[in-house]
Amino acid sequence: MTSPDDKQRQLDPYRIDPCSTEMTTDQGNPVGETDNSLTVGERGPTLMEDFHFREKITRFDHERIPERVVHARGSAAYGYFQVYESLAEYTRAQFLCDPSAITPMFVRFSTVAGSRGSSDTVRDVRGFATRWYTKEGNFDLVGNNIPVFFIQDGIKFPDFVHAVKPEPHNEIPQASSAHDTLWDFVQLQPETMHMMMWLMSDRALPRSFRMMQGFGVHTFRLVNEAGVGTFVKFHWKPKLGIHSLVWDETQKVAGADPDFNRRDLFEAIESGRFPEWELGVQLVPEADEDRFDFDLLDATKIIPEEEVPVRPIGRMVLNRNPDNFFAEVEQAAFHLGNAVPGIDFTDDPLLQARLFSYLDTQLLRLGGPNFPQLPVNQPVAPVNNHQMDGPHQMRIPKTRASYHPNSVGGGCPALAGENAYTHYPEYIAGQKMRKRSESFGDHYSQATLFWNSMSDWEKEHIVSAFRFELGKVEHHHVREGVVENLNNVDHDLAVAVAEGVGVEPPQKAVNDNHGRSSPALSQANTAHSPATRKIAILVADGVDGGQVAAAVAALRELDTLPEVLAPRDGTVTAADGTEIEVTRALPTVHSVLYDAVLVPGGAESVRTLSGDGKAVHFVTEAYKHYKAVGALGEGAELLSARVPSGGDGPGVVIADDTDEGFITAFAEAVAAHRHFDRETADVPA
Ligand code: HDE
Repeated sequence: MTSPDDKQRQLDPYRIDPCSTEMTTDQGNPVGETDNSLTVGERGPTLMEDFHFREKITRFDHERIPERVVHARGSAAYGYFQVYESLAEYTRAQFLCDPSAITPMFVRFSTVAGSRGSSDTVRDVRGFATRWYTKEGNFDLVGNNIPVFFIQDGIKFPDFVHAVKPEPHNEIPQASSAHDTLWDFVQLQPETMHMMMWLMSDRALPRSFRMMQGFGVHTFRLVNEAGVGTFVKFHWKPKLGIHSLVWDETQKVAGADPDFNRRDLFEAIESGRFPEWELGVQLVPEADEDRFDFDLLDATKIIPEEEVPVRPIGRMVLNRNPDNFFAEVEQAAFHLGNAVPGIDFTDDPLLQARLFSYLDTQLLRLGGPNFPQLPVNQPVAPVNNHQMDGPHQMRIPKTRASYHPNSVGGGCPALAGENAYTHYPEYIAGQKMRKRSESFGDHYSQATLFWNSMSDWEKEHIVSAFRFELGKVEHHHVREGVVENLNNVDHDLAVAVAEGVGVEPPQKAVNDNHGRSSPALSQANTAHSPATRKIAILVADGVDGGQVAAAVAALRELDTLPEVLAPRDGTVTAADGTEIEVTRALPTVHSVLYDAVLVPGGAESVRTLSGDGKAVHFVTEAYKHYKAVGALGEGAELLSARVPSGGDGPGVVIADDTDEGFITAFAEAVAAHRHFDRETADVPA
């Protein structure tokens, strides 16, 4: 049985302890001087024979590999998966049939459009690529945080990616869909509309990788021991719920901490707060293939959870950060074709194209066919075949017979017997043609379903997002085209967007809103927890030390992450004379990097903070971004000076002291994530 330890042990020989030997060249020759080139005299020319210099510079010149053409920016972690109960009824995949098996995993989260150095918090789909190192070889489920895709046939992928990436003439804009070419593609390709609704929603602005859903997107097939197939959609559900930043915040975080999501994942794991997801499946018997009003092979469609419930089948925990970003994260090579017996594909034309693309792209990116030997890519299962040679072959095959069948090599390796991967014997017959199936023809119903399922605040955010993005589009006819498409999704939506972008509001469409909704799609219906939320406690000299100590202790007890922020680093002296350690100085941080803010009492402290522009802005902005705001004693004065009605209202918790009632109410306000029912229009930014 494989276990996370097996993967750990496999990586061990590759981990280099820099203290284990003295410095050497790549050839192991001792190096005693690495700061000065070999020259003729102290001021003379450098000599060609300086092999250490040449090796050092050459290695440096070759440090980069091509970044991923999409999903270039990402970060990753190791972990494990355990199935709750055997799924043998549906699949023979061993890791899904043995509840005692703990299978090691590697997961990479990413944005799609931006370059490797782009910011984390841009509006974009997030990649959610998962790998199980199973006893039967690697299984990669390379998904996204959005359950549908922009296009139906993979042959359109280069067109779509060219449209969304920076425009070719000036390579602008970086990591943004708000430009002409993307929206031109969208208006001409209405199959994008469902996905565009998701992309304009808050799903595209995750607060944390730990607070994102993941989806396999395509319909896959499970196959059991008897060879019976069942269609399946995979879902990852985060334990902490699905939560997002607000748009204004994402733009500011992009400056204040472009590594926001990466840092969040790394720090959570470093501090032992291991992120968790539950894996769920929607199962559809083959006989029901035609039961839906959409095609199961169309990746622009979901199966609404109300029609086929998501059955929770297991749990994934991420509990270890990589040791080296390049070696492990940059060189990770995911591929849907890494499949184990019992999990098979369908004829979804997007999925079929992907089965070609991933191996192909790895060959370029990782410089040849031996990339599966890189530590992060190595299966835990043994590898044995007649694949030979190629750049950087690390294995030393000990055989004269590198072919099959052979007698010279004793016939080895023997073919796998009943454990072998067997492709599902789907019966296919037909004419060759280039033609989209009519069953893929409805591009709007599910976009409407998504829109109808949104809460009021989600709808407002979607309208604002369309207005922002189209507002950046220079070609007026492109704006008009998109509004026309939106009119087929929902008339009111189209009118609201049109009004914001200077387009004539359209006439009501013939097939306007069908009125159906799917509550499972709304983030308003997700799980909530105060755990791992970052809370800023603003202090200055003269603060009520008792309140600070009590608040920090109680908030830590709830597994939130309180930080004491003051106008300067070091310590502040509380009113009672105690010294309070400052976690960070206010000038080095920003309210957008926190989930909530608390202002304790202490007249002198509150007076200082009220006169400190940074502190005042901090509180006002947190309020403006709908975050939980707490105040104790005199702390309320800082609030009342800046926000309407003295700061009273949703998500604002004011008390005289840090009693239990206050902590409970404040923790609830933090857990709620955002208080969109708060009035913010007249709050100064
Ligand atoms: Fe990908 N995609 N993709 N994609 N994709 C890549 O592979 C491609 C699609 C996804 O963290 C590339 O190794 C085609 C859907 C993720 O390393 C490339 C099509 C979904 C990642 C590629 C799609 C994804 C990739 C670029 C249309 C969600 C990052 C580098 C047929 C279900 C994996 C690489 C990681 C990466 C091709 C569509 C998810 C070029 C041709 C749909 C999460 O091979």
